[in-house]
Amino acid sequence: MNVGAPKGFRLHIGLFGRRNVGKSSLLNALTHQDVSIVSAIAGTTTDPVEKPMELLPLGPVLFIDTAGIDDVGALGEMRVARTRQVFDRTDVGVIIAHPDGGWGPFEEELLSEFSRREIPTIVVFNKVDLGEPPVPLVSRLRASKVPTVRTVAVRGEGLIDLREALIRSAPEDFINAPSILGDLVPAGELALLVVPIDLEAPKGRLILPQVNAIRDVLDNDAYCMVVKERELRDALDRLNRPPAIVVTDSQAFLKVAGDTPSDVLMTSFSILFARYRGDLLEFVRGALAIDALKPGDRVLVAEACSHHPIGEDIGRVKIPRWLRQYVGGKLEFTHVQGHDFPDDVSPYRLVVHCAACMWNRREMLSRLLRCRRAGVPITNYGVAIAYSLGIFERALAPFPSALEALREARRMAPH
Ligand SMILES: Nc1nc2c(ncn2[C@@H]2O[C@H](COP(=O)(O)OP(=O)(O)OP(=O)(O)O)[C@@H](O)[C@H]2O)c(=O)[nH]1
Ligand code: SF4
Ligand SMILES: [Mg+2]
Repeated sequence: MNVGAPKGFRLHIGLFGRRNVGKSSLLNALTHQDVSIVSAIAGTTTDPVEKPMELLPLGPVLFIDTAGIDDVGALGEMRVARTRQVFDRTDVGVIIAHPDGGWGPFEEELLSEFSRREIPTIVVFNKVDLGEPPVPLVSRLRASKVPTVRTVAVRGEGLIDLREALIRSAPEDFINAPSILGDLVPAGELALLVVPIDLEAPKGRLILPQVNAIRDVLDNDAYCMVVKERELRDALDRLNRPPAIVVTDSQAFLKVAGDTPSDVLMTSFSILFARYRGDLLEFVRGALAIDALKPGDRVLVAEACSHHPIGEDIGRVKIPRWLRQYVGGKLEFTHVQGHDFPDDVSPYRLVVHCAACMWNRREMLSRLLRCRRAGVPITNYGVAIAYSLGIFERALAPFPSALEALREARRMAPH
C-alpha cells in the first residue's frame, strides 16, 4: 500500500528534538514497527532514518527520525549538521521535548528556524507519564498557533492527537492532492459519465460532484461523454473503443453495472468522492463493519450540508431501510447536518456520511479521526450503497489499494 506514491508526493514529517526525548520511540509507535533503534543511551540515532508509510487518514507520508539536536563533541557536531540538513526537506516539523524542564534554547531555536522557513510546526511533549509541560509554555505556543500534543510513546498514547495535529498542519496542496477522476482516465481516453435526469435532479444544471469530475477529466487532457442511464448501452455501442471508465450516480448503480461490459471499469461519483474528500480505505472497512451490526445498535447518519440535491431521502429513508433489512431488526438512527457532528461518537456502532461534496477534505479527515479515536467505523453513502447492492468488488476495481484492503479484511474475517 505504501509503495505506490513516489517520494516527492509524500508529506515529509521531520522529528526533531534533543537526545533521549523519545523521537525514535514515537516513530516506532506511529508505524507499529521497530524502524529506529531505541535506547536509554543518549545519542542512539546517529543518522537520519527515513520511513515511508501510509498514515491513515492523511495519506502517503515520509517520517524522518533525526539525531539529537543537542549532540556534542566532534562527531556530535557532524550529526547535528546532518539533522539540520533535514530542515530543507521537511514539510511539517515536529519538535519533541521532555515535558518536565525539557524546553530551552534548543527547542526555541528549532521553533524559530521553522517559523523563518514557514514550515508548519507541532510540539510534542513526550513522556507525560513522567511530568507535565508548564502551562504558561503551552499557552504561549497555542497563542502563536503552534499545536501541542501530549504523548507517551512507549505506551502508544496520544498518537491520534498527533495525527489530528498533522492533518491540521499539513499544507493545503497535500491535503487536497487526491484526484477526483483525472488519474483514472489516461490523456486522450474517454470517461463515460451516467447522470440520471429525473424529477429529483436540480433544474437546468448538474450537481457539484458531476461538474467537478468533468472538469478534472478535461484538466487531464482526456474526454468526457455524459449520458442518462437509458442511453448508456447505445452510447457504448457507438464507441469504436471502450471508455477508460464508466461513472454513475449511485441511484442507477445496478442498471449501469448490468449495461457496462464486465471488462470496463465502473464506479460511482460517491465512491470517487470517498477518495477525494475522505479516505476510501477507511470507508471500505467501515462498510464491512455493517456485518457486525446487531438489532438495537445506534447508527449516526451525517450530512455535511442542509440540502442534498439528489436523492433527498438517501440518508433518511433508503440507507436506514436497507440497514434494517440487512441486520434483520430495529436500529436506532440519529441524523445530523452541517457542523453538528458530535465530538464523542462512541455511543454509535457505525457512522454513515454523505459524500461531503460541499466540504474541504481537512474537515472530513478530522471527522474520520474522531471516529477512529472512538473505535467507531465510518463509511459513506456511495460505499455503503455499493456494498448493499452486492457490487462492491466491481465498484472498487478502479482503486487497487481499496480492493486489496477489502480482500485483506475478508481474509481476516471470513463469513
Ligand atoms: N517513560 C517513558 N519513557 C520513554 C517514552 N518514550 C521513550 N521513552 C524511553 O526514552 C529512552 C529514549 O528513547 P528514544 O526513542 O531512543 O529517544 P530518541 O529521542 O530517539 O534518542 P536519540 O536517538 O538518542 O536522540 C528509551 O529508553 C525509551 O524507552 C515515554 O513516553 N515515557
Ligand atoms: S455536502 Fe453532503 S449533503 Fe451536501 S450536497 Fe454534498 S453530499 Fe449532499
Ligand atoms: Mg533516536
